Amino acid sequence: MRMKNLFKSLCDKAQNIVITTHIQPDADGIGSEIALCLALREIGKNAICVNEEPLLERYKYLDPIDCVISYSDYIAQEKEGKATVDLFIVADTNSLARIGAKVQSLVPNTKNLLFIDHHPAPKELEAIHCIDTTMAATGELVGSLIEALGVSFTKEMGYALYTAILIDTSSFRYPTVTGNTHRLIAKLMDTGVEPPQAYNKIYGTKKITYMQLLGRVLSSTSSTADGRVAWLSLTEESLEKFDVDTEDTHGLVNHLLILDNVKVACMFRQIGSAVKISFRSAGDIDVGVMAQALGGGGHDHSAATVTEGQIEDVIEKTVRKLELMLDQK
Ligand SMILES: [Mn+2]
Repeated sequence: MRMKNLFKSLCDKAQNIVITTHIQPDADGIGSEIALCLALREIGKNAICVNEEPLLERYKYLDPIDCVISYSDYIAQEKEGKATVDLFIVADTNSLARIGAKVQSLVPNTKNLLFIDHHPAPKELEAIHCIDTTMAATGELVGSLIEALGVSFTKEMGYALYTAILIDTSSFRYPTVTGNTHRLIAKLMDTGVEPPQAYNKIYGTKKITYMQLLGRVLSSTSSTADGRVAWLSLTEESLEKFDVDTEDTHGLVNHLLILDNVKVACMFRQIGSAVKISFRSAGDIDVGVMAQALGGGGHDHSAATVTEGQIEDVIEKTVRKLELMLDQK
């Protein structure tokens, strides 16, 4: 209730509203900002989404009326770039550093700043923003905030929010998915959202080379003897060989979650002299805490960290630590 009131009163007072999301945005960030923008326009606000970079081609279908523009286009449009922004909304992150250096420069000309997010945040931020870590996606939170404005969902908002939630829950499989999530999904479907369409537009655009990479990566699957920890690894060389975007690799680790007995799934990727480790939980294990213990962070069910070293070494050390942590559960 507090968040709905806060959101509503900030929107009531504002006319010029800029919305953004994190850099390298995913469908949750993009879907959330677009739905918010459409809803705010419905109630007569001058709302626009300004991202650090233009939307990637593959996401453009989520933005049929071009709500999202790049920072450069925004500045060109605003001439001096000095227009006062009454309300600056950041969706799907609670860190200004994550919205990009260019977009960050808009913040000083802003009367009010509001984070709408579902990632863990410092207590002092949680108290004065719309941050709810129990939400399956920022899109779910945005759905409830749009309802608080008294705006009815349109089909465009429907696709944006449905896709946000679909992506962030890896197709409704995470423990963050609740009855409320599905009650919102039902309302979005009532606007005309068709699940096969929504699914195929976001997932069904892969190239043959993606399948070849997938084959290579999945055949690298290993696990501890008891199967509790399973992992796969990805090299820069195979990314180049199969010409696959890094973005397309984010979901690869999810394939491990269907292994029998698996508690924690990991993906290791060498990036220069460092290794990025992504963690997924198959259920009740909090991988956010584990990632934190290894210098990173994230959600209970999905988290990551980066560590210096060579991939074989990092795999060995990390798996050993994960086993220790699992033993203490
Ligand atoms: Mn998200």
